[in-house]
Amino acid sequence: MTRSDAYPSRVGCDARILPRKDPVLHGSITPTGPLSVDQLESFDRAGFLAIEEFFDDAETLAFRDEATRLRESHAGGRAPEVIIEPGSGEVRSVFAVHRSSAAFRGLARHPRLLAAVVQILASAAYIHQSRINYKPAFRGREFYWHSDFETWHVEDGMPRMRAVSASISLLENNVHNGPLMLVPGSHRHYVSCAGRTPERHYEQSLRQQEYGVPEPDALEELVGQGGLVAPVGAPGSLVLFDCNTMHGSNGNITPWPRSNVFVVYNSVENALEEPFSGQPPRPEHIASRDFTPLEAAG
Ligand code: 6CS
Ligand code: FE
Repeated sequence: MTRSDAYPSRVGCDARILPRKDPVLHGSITPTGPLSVDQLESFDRAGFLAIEEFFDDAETLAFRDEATRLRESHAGGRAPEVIIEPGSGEVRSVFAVHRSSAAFRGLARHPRLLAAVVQILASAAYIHQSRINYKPAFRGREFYWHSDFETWHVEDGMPRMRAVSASISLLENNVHNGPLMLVPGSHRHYVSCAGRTPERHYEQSLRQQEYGVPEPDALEELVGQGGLVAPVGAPGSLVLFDCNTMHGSNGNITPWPRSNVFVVYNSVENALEEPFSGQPPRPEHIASRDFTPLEAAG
């Protein structure tokens, strides 16, 4: 008996835009945590929320120095957690930093951050994925448009849209150095992609994603409806974005690196199943299958 698939994509059909079937906020809109009612309503409407100076300077400096240490410790290395920029030997991303670094383990369990996540997911959460995207100066390549959920559903078996990403800027994100660009309102549409998922797709997609990306006409439609927003801000700023919000970022040819750390929180009620692509699950450092509910750091 074939398994039902609420969000089919890359199943050999034509690309199409389907409606979202899940709520964005999974509980009532009550200020039971750091996010106000206005902030929760803004997240519900846009599919993301930017908060300047969420972390203080001391915290942010410690995260930045730890990110530098991790990059330098992996320079030239070939650990599976390390993704190298196409065309240069620069480190593009390091995955599973909540496991390899005590500082990022603490960040992922930061009491105010976790409380905000719980307000959105309305349940306990576990870490689906963490990564640092370094977007190095001069050589940082783009992250083409995509919905994270489309990948996490097809390649990791994430059943429903009940996950949220936290992006924390470690260095200034400005209009020049490839800031995260988001399409307001796009989270309410599911861009189902054509084609089929290549085997071990992650070995390519994390360097340059070509499957599971929207066709130009779908992107034109979503951007035509919602426009584009690129939250810029000083180090320590936070962007919370829904798992299905369409986003991407341009390359960085400026002298200013744009390093952000991302922590992806999935509801414990939305634990991964078998990938809907029918392929083997992706490795643990990309898609965790440790569903232990997170507890806030002491
Ligand atoms: O495949 C993934 O899980 C990763 N790919 C992108 C482009 N964003 C989410 C995540 O880091
Ligand atoms: Fe992404």
